[in-house]
Amino acid sequence: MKKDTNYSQALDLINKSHYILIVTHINPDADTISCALALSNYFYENRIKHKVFNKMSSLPRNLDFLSKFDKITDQLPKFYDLIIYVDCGDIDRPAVDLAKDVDIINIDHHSSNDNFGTVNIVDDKKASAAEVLYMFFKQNSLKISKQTAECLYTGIYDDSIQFSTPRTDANTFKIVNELVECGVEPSEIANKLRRRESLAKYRLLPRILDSLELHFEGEVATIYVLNRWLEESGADYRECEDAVNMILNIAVVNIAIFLRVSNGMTRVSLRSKKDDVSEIAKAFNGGGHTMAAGCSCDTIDVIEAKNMILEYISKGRN
Ligand SMILES: [Mn+2]
Repeated sequence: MKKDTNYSQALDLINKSHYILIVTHINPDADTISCALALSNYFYENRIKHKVFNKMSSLPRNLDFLSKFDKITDQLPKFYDLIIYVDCGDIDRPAVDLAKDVDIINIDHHSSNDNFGTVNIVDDKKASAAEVLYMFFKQNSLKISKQTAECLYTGIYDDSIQFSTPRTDANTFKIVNELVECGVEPSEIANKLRRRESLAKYRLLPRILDSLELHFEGEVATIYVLNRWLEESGADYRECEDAVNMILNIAVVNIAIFLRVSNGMTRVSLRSKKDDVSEIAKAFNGGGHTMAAGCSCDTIDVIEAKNMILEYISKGRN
């Protein structure tokens, strides 16, 4: 556990800064964006100059209801004297060159995080970075507005996969309870986050699920999406990301793998019910959490990439 002084040290850095750059990770998820916007809303309310940066990367459209979402930029400001990293397992996750001689606040929950900040608020027992960030607000007795609370709630709700990951605990629900008391309406967030899907997604899903294969007596399931299918359906990859969670729901499956070609590589998403998939991701220069990780294979052939990953898993089983 981090000493409480980290929270006050982080606040000191914020208070003495002139312009803060909040950075999110590449291929952003709800956790990184929600944390950045929770801080952004607090900073707006308190007239603290700042920018939220994401290297575009298409932003998840279903987060557009969060206050200040439209202010996220892919342009670095000319001057900043403090950087706040949110939900970044390592210093390179934002995938951008940043000023070297600037103080860093590092807010995260990845076990791979090596405390790269000047001040580190890192707790890998938390189900989301949003929970870690909540502690920063709480420990410093900062006022959490409805807007900020909605951001924090969204990060927690999504990163805990609707309160289903093993790190979801009593403290998660204590935090969620307090956020609801700040004005969050859980059903409204759930509807906005999960019930605004496109028809295109449902035209694409059958093709993705048709690629399903089971390996190692069904313990490992693979699916993939071809860019041609994306073009033909008009769907965005992000819209069908949750297909990997769908196939993990199959009773016998323990590890679910989803492959797609992007930027001259095959991106691999790994999900697990019990085994540590971050170990597999690390073998392919990726990373992540025990139950959710990702990496890339140096090929634009998804079948070849699939075989590379399966071969690696096969070695570990012998
Ligand atoms: Mn996270």
